[in-house]
Formats: sequence, C-alpha cells, structure tokens
Amino acid sequence: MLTYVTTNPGKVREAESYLSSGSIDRLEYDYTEIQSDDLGPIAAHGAREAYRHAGDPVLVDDAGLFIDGIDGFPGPYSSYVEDTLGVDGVWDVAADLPDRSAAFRCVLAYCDGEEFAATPDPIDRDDRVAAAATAGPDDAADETSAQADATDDRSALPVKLFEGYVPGTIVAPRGDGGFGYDPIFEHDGTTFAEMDTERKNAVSHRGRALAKFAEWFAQR
Ligand code: ITT
Repeated sequence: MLTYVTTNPGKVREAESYLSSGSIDRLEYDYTEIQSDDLGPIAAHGAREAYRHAGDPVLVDDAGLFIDGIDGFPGPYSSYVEDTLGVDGVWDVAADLPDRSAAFRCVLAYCDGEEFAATPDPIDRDDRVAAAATAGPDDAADETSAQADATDDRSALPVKLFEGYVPGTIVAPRGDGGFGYDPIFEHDGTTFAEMDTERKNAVSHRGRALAKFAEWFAQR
C-alpha cells in the first residue's frame, strides 16, 4: 500500500484515478515546506519528513503554476498566493500581460526508507550537498541548516523524484471542475476546470509525473 501525503483532496482524486483507486491511502499530514525556488527539494524534504512520521512508503506531491511573463510567479509560492491573492487575483495580474504563457509543474517524491537505483530520475541529495557547499556568505544560516539537512538526508533517507510539466495559457476563469488554478489554466483550448479528471490526467503535470512514477514503481 502506498500513502499519498497531502492536505489537498483534489490531488488524491487525480492520483486515485491514475493509479486505480484502492491502491493508495491518503495521509493528511502538513509536512514542513522548506524555502526553495525549486519544487524538487521541497518535495524531497517533505517525503523524508512524511516517511519518518508515517513509517510506510510515501509519495509527496509538490506542484505550482509558473507564469512566464512574471518570472515564473507564483511558482513555489502558489499555495500561499492562492490563499492570499486568490485565483481571480492571479488572473487580474496576468490579464494585462502581453504574453500569458505559463506552465504547471509537479514533482512527486517517493520515500520508503530503502536504497534504489538513481535512474531514470535523479535523487536530489547530492544536488543539495553541492548547493550547500556553493552558497554565498549571505546564505550562512541557510547553509548551515542545508548542510546539516543534507548530511542527515545523505546518511538516512533516499528519495526518488518524478517530474511532470504541462504548458498552457492563463485565461479568464472558465469551468467548474478540478481545483486550485484549474479555471484560469488553458491547454489546447480547454481549461483544466473544463476537463474531467481522466482527461486532465492525460495531459497534466501531475498525470505525467504519475506516469513516470507508475512505470518505475511497477518494477520495484
Ligand atoms: P499539499 O502541499 O498538502 O499537498 P497544496 O494544495 O498546498 O497541498 P501544493 O503546495 O503542491 O499543494 O500546491 C500549490 C498550489 O498550486 C496550491 O494552491 C494548489 O491548489 C495549486 N495546484 C497544485 N496542483 C494543481 C493543479 O493540478 N491544478 C490547479 N492548481 C493546482
């Protein structure tokens, strides 16, 4: 049994539809979201923490909306921005942009306390050791905690990452389905909120990450 760790029921609906319901448990556990410009380290850190908490194989899902015309905002801050500015507020900001191209990204992080081969997707812990070693003086405090974290992670819990990406365009809200930013994200003429779960999974960032995970997990 696999435990999908999230406070977001929309994510579980999509994962269940993709992986076939009954094969996953949902754990509503609010793991610590570390500060990073990258989704990978956030998901990896969450997976280690969630595994330590749950003691079972876990999958953590970190996702975000990246709008090209505003340097990828809200990106890793998508959750905070949805709670504060709101989806309509993001549309208001994007409406005036000359270029409203955007992308959804999703990183799934798997941890079961065991070692596994580093292909086809990277394990992030070596990257984090390198990042900690090259951090500037202003990052001294972060460096210490990143190094401690990386050292701890290195000796303890491997994590495997699976990434998915889907390009699209920010549009005025349309559709009642999905969740989060789905009403303002259009892909091939249809917003994600106008698609049912299966159709969204066939093209979405999460669907693509789940496909990579499912292929790897089947051989594990
Ligand atoms: P957990 O961290 O507990 O999993 P969350 O909703 O905070 O739940 P994320 O940090 O990954 O999850 O999500 C960042 C934001 O992006 C959040 O506001 C989501 O609603 C939104 N989001 C994530 N995946 C999405 C999707 O497939 N469609 C629309 N919005 C999505």
